[in-house]
Amino acid sequence: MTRILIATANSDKIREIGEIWSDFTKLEISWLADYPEIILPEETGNTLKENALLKASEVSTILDMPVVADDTGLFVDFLSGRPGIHSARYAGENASYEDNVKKLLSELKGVKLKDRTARFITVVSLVRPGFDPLYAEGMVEGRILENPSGSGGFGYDPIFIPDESNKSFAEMDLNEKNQISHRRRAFEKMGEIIKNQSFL
Ligand code: ITT
Repeated sequence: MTRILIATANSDKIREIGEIWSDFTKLEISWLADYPEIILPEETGNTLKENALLKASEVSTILDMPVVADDTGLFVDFLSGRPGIHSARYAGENASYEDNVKKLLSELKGVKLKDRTARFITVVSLVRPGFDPLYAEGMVEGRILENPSGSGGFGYDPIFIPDESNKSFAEMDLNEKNQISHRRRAFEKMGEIIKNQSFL
């Protein structure tokens, strides 16, 4: 068994990742919550990859152990890719999920469904002391609804409907979202990379 820490402070992500990697018996997973003294760095990078690396490398340096971090954004075509890497604070520094959803919907007011195409992208970075970082990306294509629908999931889930479904992510239960989500795709790929490595 290999110890690995997943560096996210977002409890909604913890729920999803915990489930996605629940069968991953090679890993002994610990979470940032086990180290309350550690605060994640500011996401000052220009890309999801840079921000995922910032989070994983900071924590890996402090704890001297392998660390994984995920950075995720919602990229809306009509808005030239916004909110993108700014998805967490789209409506301002202390914006709630609801504030961000409202801002996005107001920017898309009057835009037809066919022009509301968007994608969630997750980049996962794995940093191990003494090795180059590894990355995996997962993406799901879909559209932004005109009104929020559903109470599951988190973040922008009530307004995102993936192409392969007729339900928003928030109308799905955890398992349904986890079958097809950007996060699932990214963590599954990272899981394959880890399984093929003997150096962890
Ligand atoms: P950590 O940095 O602690 O992991 P965070 O919430 O800051 O948590 P991100 O920067 O990766 O994480 O995510 C940015 C925002 O994107 C997040 O706050 C949500 O509003 C949204 N988001 C991320 N994943 C999502 C998902 O699966 N469904 C809906 N919205 C999501």
